[in-house]
Amino acid sequence: MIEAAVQTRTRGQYIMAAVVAAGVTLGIGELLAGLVDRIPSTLSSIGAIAVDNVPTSIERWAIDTFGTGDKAALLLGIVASTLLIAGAVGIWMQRSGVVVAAPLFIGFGFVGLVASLNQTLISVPMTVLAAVLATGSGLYALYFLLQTPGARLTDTVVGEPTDGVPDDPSRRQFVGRAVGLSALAVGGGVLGRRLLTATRSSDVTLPAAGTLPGVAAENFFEIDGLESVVVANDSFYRIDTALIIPRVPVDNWTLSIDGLVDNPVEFTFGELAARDLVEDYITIACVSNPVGGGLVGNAKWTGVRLAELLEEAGPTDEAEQVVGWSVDRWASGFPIETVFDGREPLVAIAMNDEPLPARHGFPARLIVPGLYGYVSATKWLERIELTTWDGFDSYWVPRGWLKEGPIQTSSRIDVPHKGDRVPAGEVVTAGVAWAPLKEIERVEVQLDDGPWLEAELTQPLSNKAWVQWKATLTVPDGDHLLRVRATDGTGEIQTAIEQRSLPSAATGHHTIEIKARA
Ligand SMILES: Nc1nc2c(c(=O)[nH]1)N[C@H]1C(S)=C(S)[C@@H](COP(=O)(O)O)O[C@H]1N2
Ligand SMILES: [Mo]
Repeated sequence: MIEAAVQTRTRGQYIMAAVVAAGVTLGIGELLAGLVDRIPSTLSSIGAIAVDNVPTSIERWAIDTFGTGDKAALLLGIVASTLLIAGAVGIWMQRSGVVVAAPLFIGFGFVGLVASLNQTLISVPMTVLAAVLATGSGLYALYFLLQTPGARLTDTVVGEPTDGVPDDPSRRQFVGRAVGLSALAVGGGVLGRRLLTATRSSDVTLPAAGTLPGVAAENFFEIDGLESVVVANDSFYRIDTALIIPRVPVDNWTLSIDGLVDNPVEFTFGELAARDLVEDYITIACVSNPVGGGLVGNAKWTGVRLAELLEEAGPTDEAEQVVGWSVDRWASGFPIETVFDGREPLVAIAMNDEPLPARHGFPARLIVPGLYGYVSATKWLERIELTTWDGFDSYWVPRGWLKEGPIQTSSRIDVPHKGDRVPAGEVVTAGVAWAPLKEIERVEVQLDDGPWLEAELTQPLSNKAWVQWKATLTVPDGDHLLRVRATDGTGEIQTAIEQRSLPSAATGHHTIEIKARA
């Protein structure tokens, strides 16, 4: 029966069957990973291996080209390649029979499994089971599709003669099943990815919020398109090397402080949460943020003063560098002076009054005001190691970035948006400006080669937080360039010299084109 069916099938159907079956395998795999904490995503696991083996130049190109979408691009690339290979398997099946599919599917499942077993914090038996289930679903989908018309061809044609081509109903059935399975694959995959990136911090209770004043009227401008002065957790930028967001089981988690200390210490989450917690509005930024880019945000962070924890451990006289290690073996490193110079770095356990979202470092992360994230803001923190300055280079330093990473004074135009068409005449422009610790003293905007006009500023939420600015310009009919620059509390004006981000953050004035029309 199946033999006969095989004869009547087109090449397109073989290709479609193989592609859909591969899609089902991927979709079910992601779904299982999303549903069960200790099963890693196969896609992300393969991506992680790709990232680990890719030269830094390509990694940097990907970040520059796709920005925060670099991971999505990589994962989509892996999906597309897999489906392409599946298409080739389809063609091969037409030539050599359906039997060739089984070993190939199992082979692929095995590759995915090996990649997954490479991840940390997983259960090996559950991961193996997931691989078997995902591969099995794919093979079953293939069988389900290729088994359709041949067996039923006679029945349908006899039972219900139509004026169409004789194999029309069977073809329709094939397409119907293919569409259904594709929906299953896409639905499972999308749901799985959503679950994978979802917060796993609901079982944590935090002490009541402290006494930090909330956002008052003088702290923000209400302007459409202007970034919020406190960025919501869901829209806060995310940058890290983790393809799989570590989901740290908080019950077994501890933070240890060791290295060049007299008294190594270790804290559970409960112990940290029970201490005196400090709240602060702190703007953090990524060194690879391009001028005008969105890899910067301001949040209310709650945590334990790092100084207090280090004092308990008692750094020795040789200790010069604080290294923050994450559960996924990523590290940042910053000078120990920054812990005791009054800026008050935090071991943060809450972001905007919620437990840290998984993507932002649950259960704990470092936040050091005034330093870029790559040298300071370790997420999924599990160990703080004290060492000498020369004794260790953290993750991005051997990759060409400067070892010290103070945040540059910067400003950005949010409104109007680049390329926007605005009515000629009075145009409201607005944006954000930041210089954590130094504070923003002045923001100025310039239309074409006109004079620099001073913008109005919001009251800063703290000396570590950004401010919003706004200005009203008279813009004549025509195309114009609008630029912004900030001056910080040291009196230094943001440089106009354009420089790309490596090795120390991009510089230059954010400049956008606008089209004013009468
Ligand atoms: N574990 C870990 N922590 C990390 C990173 C990382 O790759 N791994 N990236 C850092 C960088 S480069 C930045 S800019 C900030 C970004 O923090 P966010 O994703 O919460 O905005 O996290 C830092 N902490
Ligand atoms: Mo970063």
